[in-house]
Amino acid sequence: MSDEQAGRILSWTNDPSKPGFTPLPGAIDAHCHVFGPMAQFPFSAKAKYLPRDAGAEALFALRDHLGFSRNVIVQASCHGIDNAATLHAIAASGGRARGVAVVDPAIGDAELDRLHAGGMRGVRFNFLKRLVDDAPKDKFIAVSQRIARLGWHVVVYFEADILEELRPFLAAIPVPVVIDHMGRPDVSQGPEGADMRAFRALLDSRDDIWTKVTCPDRLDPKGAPYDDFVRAVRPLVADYPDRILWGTDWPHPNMQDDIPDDGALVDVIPRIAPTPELQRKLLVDNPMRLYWPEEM
Ligand code: 0GY
Repeated sequence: MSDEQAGRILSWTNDPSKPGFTPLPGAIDAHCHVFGPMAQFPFSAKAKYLPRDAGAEALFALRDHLGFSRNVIVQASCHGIDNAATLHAIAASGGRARGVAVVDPAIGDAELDRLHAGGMRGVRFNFLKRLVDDAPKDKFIAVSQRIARLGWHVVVYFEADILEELRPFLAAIPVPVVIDHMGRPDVSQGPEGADMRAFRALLDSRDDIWTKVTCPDRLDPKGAPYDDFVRAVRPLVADYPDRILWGTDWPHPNMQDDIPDDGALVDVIPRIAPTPELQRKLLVDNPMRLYWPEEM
């Protein structure tokens, strides 16, 4: 570790296991991030965590190790509204990555066009108080109106305790909505628990709300092999097979105390999506529809 990296958070393992499950050809890791490298792409002055460098090269090495073909790189909060690191990684992927940006609500059409040309296909609205200072709903709605002409969607990150409060906001978004990590339900409640029931009601409120069935490492306090996560999420995958995405969440922002093994995360896939058809939808068809629609 260089001096420059000292004191910065390490939240991923450099030695992930090889998963037993082999993702099918064309599989997409549809939720991951890059951090820096800081010397080239400084972190935001408002960043709530300061991670070690986790750049494009390391992300693509993990992609190949786990058996994926493409990535969707989501702008992480530590880079604020400067999407340069994410755009750089997309450009370095040779067409094998696209992204989700975080933008200044006052963004204009020319900048949105630039982001589109750089491979962005959505914007992320983050409501986690530990990650961002504010989340102005009215301005987010205005942004979502402005991205409609590009065929983009919005990605929304929130925790289960504010789902009810967010319902009118989510209902007012005029483009498809993707919810990160199912809105962080308490999976120990089981598939019929209050959090999962509330989340299903949200999915049922619009047929263009999607979700990422991701982050057993964040959502299952019992840890690997993530049995509570599997029990709660498998029925959701079965019931909403055309509106689900999967991703590693590498480099697992902030997960410094319990760093997940990416190979073990991949081995959750066949337990929540047990048939080849579900796996094809989850890993290929659904993310292709959102991120590479021109190839469909
Ligand atoms: C995630 C989760 C987290 C962080 C970020 O943008 C971010 O910094 O998304 C988190 O700390 O829960 O899904 O990537």
